[in-house]
Amino acid sequence: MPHADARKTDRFIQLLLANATVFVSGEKLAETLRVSRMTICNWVHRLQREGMAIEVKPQIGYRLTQVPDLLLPQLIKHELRSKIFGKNIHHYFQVTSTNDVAHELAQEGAAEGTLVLAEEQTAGRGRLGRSWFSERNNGIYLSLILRPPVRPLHAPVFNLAAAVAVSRAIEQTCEISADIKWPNDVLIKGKKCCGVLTEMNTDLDRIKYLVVGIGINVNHSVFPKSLEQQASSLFLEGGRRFSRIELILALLSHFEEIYFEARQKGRDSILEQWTQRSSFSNGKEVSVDLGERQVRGTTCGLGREGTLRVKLPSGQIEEIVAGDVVCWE
Ligand code: BT5
Repeated sequence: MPHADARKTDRFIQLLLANATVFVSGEKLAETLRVSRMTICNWVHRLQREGMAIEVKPQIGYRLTQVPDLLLPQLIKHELRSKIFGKNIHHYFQVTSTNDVAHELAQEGAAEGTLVLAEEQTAGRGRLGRSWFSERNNGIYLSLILRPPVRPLHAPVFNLAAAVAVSRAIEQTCEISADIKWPNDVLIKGKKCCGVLTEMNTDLDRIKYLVVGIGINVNHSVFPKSLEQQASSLFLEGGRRFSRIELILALLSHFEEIYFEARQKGRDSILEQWTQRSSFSNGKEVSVDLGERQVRGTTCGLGREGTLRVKLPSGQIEEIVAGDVVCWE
C-alpha cells in the first residue's frame, strides 16, 4: 500500500475510533478525507478482511463495534509512557519490511524516535539477507529511527541496547525471564522469540541515522517446520496471549531510558546492562560461525564497542565483531 494511502486509511480508522459508539455516514467520512464514497466502501471491506469489526448500515453509515487487536497509533499514543520514542507513529497493515519504510522516512527527515509498525511483513529480513517470519497480527514488527550524535564505529552498541530493552519489556509485561544471545537474539528457555536488525546510513565520520528493526513473536501458536526447533513465542512459553500494545509501550519506555542514559553517562551503561542480562556474557562455552571459519572457546565479556570476547583454548582472546553464536554446553 503506498504511504499516502496508508496514512489516509489510518485517518479513517481514527475517525471511526473517535466516534466508536455512533454510526458515521459514508458521505461525511468521504468529505472529511477528501476521497470518494466508493473508496470509503473499499476501505471498509479491506479493514473487515483485516479483522476489524465494522458494522455497515445501508443509508446510515459505519460503526466500529469493537476495539480491534491492532497496533493502531491512536491506541498506542493514548498510553505512551516515553517522551520521544513513538511520538510519531506510522502504522501499516502490510509492508515489505518496516526497516524499508523507516529508511524512506529517515531520508525524508523524520525525527528521532519515529516509529514504524506493521501488522505483517512480506519481506521481513534478518542479518546477511536472511528472512524474518512475520505472521500477520500475531507479532510485533517495528522499526525505530535514531539519530545518535556518534561515529559509525559506535553503532553496534545501540543494537545491544535494543535487545536489553526487549528483555526488560518482556520481563515487566509478561513476567517471563528472557535471556540475550550475542549480539541481540532474545531467547526464552533457549528459543528465539525476538531478533533485532540495526541498519545505518552514515557520513564518513558520523551516523546520519540508525534504523533499529525489532521483531517479537508474541501470540504465534505455530511456526513453519524450518523454525520449529529454534523459534518460540511469548504465547507458547507463557501459556497465554499477551497484549502487543502493552509490550510496545514497555519497550519504547525502556529503550528510551537506556538510550538517553547512554547519551548522558556513556555507552558503558549499555554494555553493563547487557552483560548482566545475558547468560552468554561470561563463561559460556560457545562456537561462533564467522562465515569463513569457526571459533570455539569460552566467552569473557564484551569489548568496548560491543564485540564479544572469546577465550580460545590457546589462551588468546578473540574479539568477535559479527557472527552466529552457538552454545555447545
Ligand atoms: C535477526 O536476524 O534476528 C533480525 C530480525 C529482525 C526482524 C525485524 S522485524 C522488524 C524489522 N523489519 C525487518 O525487515 N526486520 C526487522 P538473524 O540473526 O539473521 O536471524 C535470522 C534467522 O532467524 C533466520 O535465518 C531464521 O533462522 C530465524 N528466524 C526467522 N524468523 C524468525 C522468527 N519469527 N522467530 C525466530 N527465529 C526466526
